[in-house]
Amino acid sequence: MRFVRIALPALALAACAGNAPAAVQGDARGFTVEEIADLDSPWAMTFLPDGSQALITEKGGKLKLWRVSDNRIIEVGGVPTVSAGGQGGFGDVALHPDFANNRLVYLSWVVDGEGGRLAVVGRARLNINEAQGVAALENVSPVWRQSQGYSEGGHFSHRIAFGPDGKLYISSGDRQNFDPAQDPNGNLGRIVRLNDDGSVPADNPWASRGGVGAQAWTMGNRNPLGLAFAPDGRLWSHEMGPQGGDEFNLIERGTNYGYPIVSNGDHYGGRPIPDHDTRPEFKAPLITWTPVISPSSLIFYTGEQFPQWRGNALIGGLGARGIVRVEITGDTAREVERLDLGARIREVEQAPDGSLYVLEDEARGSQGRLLKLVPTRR
Ligand SMILES: [Ca+2]
Ligand SMILES: [Ca+2]
Repeated sequence: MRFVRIALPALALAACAGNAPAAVQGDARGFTVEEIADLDSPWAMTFLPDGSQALITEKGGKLKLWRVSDNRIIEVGGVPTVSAGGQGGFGDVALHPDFANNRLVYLSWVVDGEGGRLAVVGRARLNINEAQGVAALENVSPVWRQSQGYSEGGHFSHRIAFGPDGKLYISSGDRQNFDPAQDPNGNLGRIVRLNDDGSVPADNPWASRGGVGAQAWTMGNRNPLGLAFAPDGRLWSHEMGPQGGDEFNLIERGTNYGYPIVSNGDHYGGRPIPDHDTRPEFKAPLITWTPVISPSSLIFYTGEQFPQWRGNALIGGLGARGIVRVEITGDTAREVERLDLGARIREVEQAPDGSLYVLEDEARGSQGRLLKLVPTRR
């Protein structure tokens, strides 16, 4: 574990990865990249409301608590056992909207279930003993699980976002099995909406289906690894396309996004999938990317440290090796900038003070790191 902070120009970081940008790029983008800590395949992070500490998941099954003031990192005890491998293990972490009073943390992880591996979401009380320098989860209880397990190791998705309506939204991928995204009786290949205890809200669009099918808020989503509410309260998601066709979608109640019937990408191996414009009954993405960016994570930036990015969607890119900045105007969205960080970015996160952090995915020769983007112009 590294406890010293080393300020690296973004240029130098990119150069280390063998992807040297033009010499002016570090300054021209208005930030440098500061290396905060080494981590083991970090997947997600979220700050506590006062910004003093952040929870960070590691895919292999550890939960870390990082203290900003002195860069201390401790391991949180009491975590559930995860099934780690492929794209799954420990996943997202989010705070209950009333965390300040109830200390409830929501986590997603993968378990070995009937038929194979599947994602679950659970909640637990976070207990931090500052005097002893220890932290633990208490009363871990699952509130949701994917309706079927598969042997495939991908497309768990399992991003968590609380809405302005206080509801729990979860992205649930198609588990690399295509048709579940259109099966009305399952809960794969969709965005689900639940009460905070996992029960189904009576006003869900398909509540009359009953069973797990009633959990759906939308259908026809492939592998949505980004799920975030914009400042105006609208929900947005991005999803990895198959071969081509990554998508940025406005998520609207009771809507079908078409996968696997339509996609602007093709199946791996080149077998075509009809494009979105052939089936207007399915909601089309507002942006598609071919070549793909492999989007991993999504926030809406609302801070003061990067005033030129306020209100923009910031998408972490694995394949894009940086941040894809998207501007939204009304019902349209467009990519306005690609910030090359020279590393696979697994997570983008904003601290309460407007600071901006990313988690670097594991890569050859490195385990993964927590990095901070530090503005050089204001
Ligand atoms: Ca996060
Ligand atoms: Ca689609």
